[in-house]
Amino acid sequence: MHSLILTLSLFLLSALARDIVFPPIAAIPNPSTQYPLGHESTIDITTGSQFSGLTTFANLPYVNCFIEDDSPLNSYDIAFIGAPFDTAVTGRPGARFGPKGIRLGSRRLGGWSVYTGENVLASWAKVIDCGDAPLTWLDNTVALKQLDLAHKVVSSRRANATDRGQFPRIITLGGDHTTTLSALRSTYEKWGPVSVIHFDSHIDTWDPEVLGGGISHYAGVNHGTFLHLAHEEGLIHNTSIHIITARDIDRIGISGIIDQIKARVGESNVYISIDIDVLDPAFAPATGTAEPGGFSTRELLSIVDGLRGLPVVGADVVEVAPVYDSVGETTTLAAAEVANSLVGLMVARAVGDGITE
Ligand SMILES: [Mn+2]
Repeated sequence: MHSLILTLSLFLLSALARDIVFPPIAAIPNPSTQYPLGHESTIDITTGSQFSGLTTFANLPYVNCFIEDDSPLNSYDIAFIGAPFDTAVTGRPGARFGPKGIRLGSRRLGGWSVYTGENVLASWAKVIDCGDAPLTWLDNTVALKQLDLAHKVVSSRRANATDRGQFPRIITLGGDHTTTLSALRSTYEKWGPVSVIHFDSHIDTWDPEVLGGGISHYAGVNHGTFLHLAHEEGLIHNTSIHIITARDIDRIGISGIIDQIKARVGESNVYISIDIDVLDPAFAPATGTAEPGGFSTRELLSIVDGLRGLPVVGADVVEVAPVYDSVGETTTLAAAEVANSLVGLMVARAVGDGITE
């Protein structure tokens, strides 16, 4: 008799278990991308998740920015471009996979900042991902001309929020640091000379005659000479040149560094270039020329976020070579977070209509 009651109880329990009704999740307003499994009406395959569809930066909409299409659907205010180029490095290659790696590292980014309470991906600015520019890996001269053209086309389209500025701004995902040269040519065309705020473990101002030029004119254009070339082409202000070392952070602190950068660039338009090797290899092992003794990820993010208010006309995160990363995706997660901060700076200050205003 007892065993019959027990069997009956177990049967009833298992039958009841199938009727569990999940309570509403108060914190998540409908429609949500996360549903308890249950009735078919709650199954959704249209709004996506961090793992669905094709991988773009922070799951932003993909727009093919490189084709001729001036429809409103193809207008934007901030565009990500990948520059899969690493044939001008002096150290370890692999940054051609940087854009893909950073996008993977960004898949959980929603744009929210716990420090500002704002979502930079849901502001006045329409932010999109153009995918990677098609760059040949066989000829650096041709590849950089392709990247020049990609920047020209993407930055020449009409902005979406035209009341905030006529031209869209670009954040480039490198690629080795040579790719910044194309970006600076592009910002020069729209905004004139800029002050470059350059985060790097190397100065990248080598004379091309010294680094590569002895081999060929072609070899003189590389990731260690691009700032020298940018200066020769008149793309950057002299206020770009001032060195703050990693150990200065121990002496003057994060706010001291922010103050020095702001004092140096003054009121000029700025281009922010972040070579991920500015981070200590503990925080960013996946790069071509790692140098011990750099910033931590938190320090770099605090400094970049502290530049809020500056007129940022272009930016990049470069030298991410995912093949050297830890299994925890240490570098690509850091690079994605830094890129998200760059969006925040662009959203915080519109830059008007360039040199025509
Ligand atoms: Mn560099």
